Order: sequence, then C-alpha cells, then structure tokens
Amino acid sequence: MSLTALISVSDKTGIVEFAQSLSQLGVRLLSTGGTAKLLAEKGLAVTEVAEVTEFPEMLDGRVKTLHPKIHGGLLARRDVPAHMAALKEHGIDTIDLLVVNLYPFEATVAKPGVTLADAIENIDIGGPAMVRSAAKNWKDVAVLTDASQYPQVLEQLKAGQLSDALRFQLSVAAFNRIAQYDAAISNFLSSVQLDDAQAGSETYTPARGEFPGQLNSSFIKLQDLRYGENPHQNAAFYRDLYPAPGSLVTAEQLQGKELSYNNIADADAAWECVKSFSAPACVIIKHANPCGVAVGANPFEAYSKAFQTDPTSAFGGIIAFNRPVDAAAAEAVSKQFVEVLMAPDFSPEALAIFKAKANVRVLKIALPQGGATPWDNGRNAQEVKRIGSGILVQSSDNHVLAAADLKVVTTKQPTPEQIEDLLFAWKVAKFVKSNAIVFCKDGMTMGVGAGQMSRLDSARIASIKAEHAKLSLQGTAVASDAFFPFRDGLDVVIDHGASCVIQPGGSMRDQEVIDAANERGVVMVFSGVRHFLH
Ligand code: 93A
Repeated sequence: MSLTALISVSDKTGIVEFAQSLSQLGVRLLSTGGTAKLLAEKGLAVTEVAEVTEFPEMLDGRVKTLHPKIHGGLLARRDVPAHMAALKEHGIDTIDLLVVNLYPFEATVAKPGVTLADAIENIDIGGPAMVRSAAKNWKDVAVLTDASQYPQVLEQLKAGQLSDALRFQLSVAAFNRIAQYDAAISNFLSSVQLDDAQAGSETYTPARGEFPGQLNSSFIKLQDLRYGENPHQNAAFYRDLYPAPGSLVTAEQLQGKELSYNNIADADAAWECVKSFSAPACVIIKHANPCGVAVGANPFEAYSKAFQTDPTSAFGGIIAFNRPVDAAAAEAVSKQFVEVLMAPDFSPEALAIFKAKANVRVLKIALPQGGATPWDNGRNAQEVKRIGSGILVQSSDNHVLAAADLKVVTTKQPTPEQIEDLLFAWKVAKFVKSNAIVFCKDGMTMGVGAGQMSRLDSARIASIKAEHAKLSLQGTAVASDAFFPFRDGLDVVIDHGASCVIQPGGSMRDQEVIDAANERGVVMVFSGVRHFLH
C-alpha cells in the first residue's frame, strides 16, 4: 500500500533531503504553500494542500490546512469500517505521515522589541491542530515535529514499516511539543500589559520586564518515589522536557537502592556545588548543606580533605566528585557509610569496590561543557519555589566571583594564598544555607556554620565543628554569605583564628566592622555580592 505524507514546516532544515528519501520510497507528498514551493523547486513531485481541499490558502495563510479533507485523513481510524466508509463517501484520502514544525513563536517573542501583532501572527493554529489529530491517531499516523526524528523514521520505513513503539513515541513527543508551545504563548501573553490607548495599534510593543521571560512549564514524570521528605508524604520525580546537559536529571544510576526524595534533593545540592570547581574537588552533603568540601591533586586527596572537615556529619552523606573516581578514592569512600555517590565516571576497579556495597547508589553524570549561559553549565536559568497558592520565580544564583572583583577594605592586604582561600571559601558559602559562615584553608573547609537565624550563632557553630574535628582554625579564611550587621560575628571568627574574611559589605555599620578588622589585624575583602540561600 502506498503511503501519503503531508509536509508543512516553517523551519525547513533537512526537509528537502527527507522528502527526497520519502519520495524514493514511493511516498506521495502533500504540502502547504511555502514548503510545496521549495520541494517543487528541488524537482520533487508534490501536491499542494489547496489542490486537495479545493480551497485556496486564505486570510494571509491563516487558513491552509483547517479542512475536513485534511483532518479526516489524519483522524480516521483504519480499523473502524464506518470511518473508512465516511472517507470514501466524502472523497477523502488517508494521510499516514505528518511532518510539521510550527510558526516560530518562541524565537519571535525572544526578539527585543517584538510587537504584539508580530507575536500574534506567529501563533500557529493549523499546525498544532494537525499535530494533535495525527498524535491522537498514533496507531495509524506517524507525526514528526522535529528534524531530529527524520533519520529514525526513514530507517524504519526503509526496513518495511514503522513500529507501534515509534509511532507512540512520536505521538508523545508531539503532545509535549504542543504543550510547550502553548505554554510559551500563554506566558508571553500573560506578561503583556495592554494599555487601551495602544491596543488597536499594529506596532504595539508590549511593555514587558526582561524577567521572568519564559517559564519552563513542561515536565515529564521520571518516577513515583516511595515517599516524600517524610514517609507520610507522597512524592514523584519530574524532569524538564529538555534538560540541560550535565544536570542531575541526566544521571545514570549504575547500582544501588532506589533514590529517595531527600537523596535527589541532596544529590542536586552536591552536584551543583562540585560542578563549580575546576580543580579536582569533592563535596559531601548532609541535609542540603555541605559538611565537607575540598580540592586536591586528585579525587582521593580531595575526598580525604573534605571528609576531615566533619567526619561525624559525613556519615550517611551524599558525595560528589567532578573527576572520574579511581580505585584509591573508591577505597577511601567505601570506608564510610555513604547514601549516594556521584561522579562523571568510575574506573572499573572503583566500580568493583562499590559492587561489594550493593546499597550504595552510584550515579554517573557527564559534566556540562561549560559556556556562557546557565544552560551550558547544566543549571536552570530560573529557580521556582512553591508558596501558598503561588510560586516565586527568580533567576538562578549563577554569579561567579573573580579575584579582580575583590575590594580590600582593611589596611592589611591579602597574600596570594589568602586570596585563593577566600575565593574557595566564597564558592562554598554560596551552597551553604543562610546564615552561612565557612572557615577554609588550603583548599578545604575547616568549619561550616549553616542555616542559623543569627550570623553570630553560625560563626559559633562553625568553630565548634572545627573543634569536634580537631582542626585548628589558626590562619583560616572565612566567608560570610551576607554582611556582618555588627562586629560581634567578626570577633567570634577572629577569636577562633581567622586571618582573613570575605563578605559582601553593604551594612549600615560597615565602618564599625572594618574598624574591628583593622583593630584586630586581619584582612577583610568585600565581594559586593550576597549569596543568601534558603
Ligand atoms: O496560519 S496557520 O495557523 N493555518 C493553517 O491552516 C496552517 N496549516 C499549516 N498555519 C498553518 N500551518 C503552518 O504553516 C505549519 O505549522 C507550518 O509551520 C507552516 C508552513 O507553511 P509553508 O509551507 O507555507 O511554509
């Protein structure tokens, strides 16, 4: 039986080659105006949709394919005799393959100064209607909504026919695409503040803030979880429709028990933190806070240093590396009770060591490529937090501090080693819940005070932790995620041995705090940036 394909694409990438291959397989081609023109120019035999519907494309192309001759051909169930009889009665041919990509709405509204009229004209109506018809009738129709799907479809067609599995997969992808498209339209229009005076103007440029822009609201359920944060709560794990490469949801679990809700939350915190280091690093997380972070010559050294910070808390921790784990690191880690272990890779020897600990969840995650955008770094552009009947949305805290950004505010200047320790401490503090006070030295955390309601208490707790771990805080660098409102917190860290401090600055009492640093002979630098984390 010969097949019919309807091709209607805005993004014409790869379409000529794909249509040529279909044609060689004996598939009959139907197409809309612009696409038909291109295919005909390339010498392909193509029938215009207008010929099939016996209606011209009209209203500036707003009505091209919205016709029973098209939708009947897409929606008729081949296994229902009454459907096939109806097609025959009305002279409608079946359509077996639908190839559509939509008017570029997302790209249009991403342009600065886009007019409302432009945005509206780029809302595709007929395309999504056909995609939905075909996707609903997935048993009989294959729907392609992305050029990346062309090769697989061709491969199966060449081998004989498309599998049910592929048609279903294409249908799901099609509905996902439509959901995402509609979300983009709804987000954009919701952000438009139309003032009456301009409403009729063709060139009305919506007054929009740059933010929140597009909120990614399409998620795919990965799995139900046994329970949530506590056993009486239900939970599930979803991922973005298009996850950033190098993000936690792209992880492959190599062994171990099923991940729990808290495992996933902590693993994310560990992965985000360890990714931010370029030197070999190890991060140990407990209840979303780092209890040990270190860099070293290799994963073994980084782990050994990180573990020393707080061996008590590291028990049952979530451990992340930014380098492949070798036998030495695996041997060391396997001496402690670990819930989740993650790294870009594991040597066969390391995997053999973990095999003996069947419960340990081992995750392999490719590191992101690195680049200019959060996406390149496997990060979200936006963070979302649920509140009572609403959400809070903010751009992610992707700020990276460079040595050149530091402002020395004390008479005493930092040594190069101190600058290195201060930048390390600052990097860690960003991943510690507020109020955060982090003592560091020689590329390792020496005491972490997290999640206290007073900065003073965080400072005290950080030093108590160091005492428990039998670490000397003499000559350490301290990072404070927000400014010191009074000199008392600073005095505590200096009392315990800090020789240099990094903090954002910006307090009404900055001068009091700077005077205290000068009086006690320590170095203080301002970062100019705050890293609250709640
Ligand atoms: O303006 S529409 O919403 N009305 C339609 O009936 C229709 N049918 C297909 N847009 C419609 N399309 C879209 O046209 C497709 O989704 C595709 O993006 C585009 C292809 O047009 P052309 O082949 O003329 O370049």
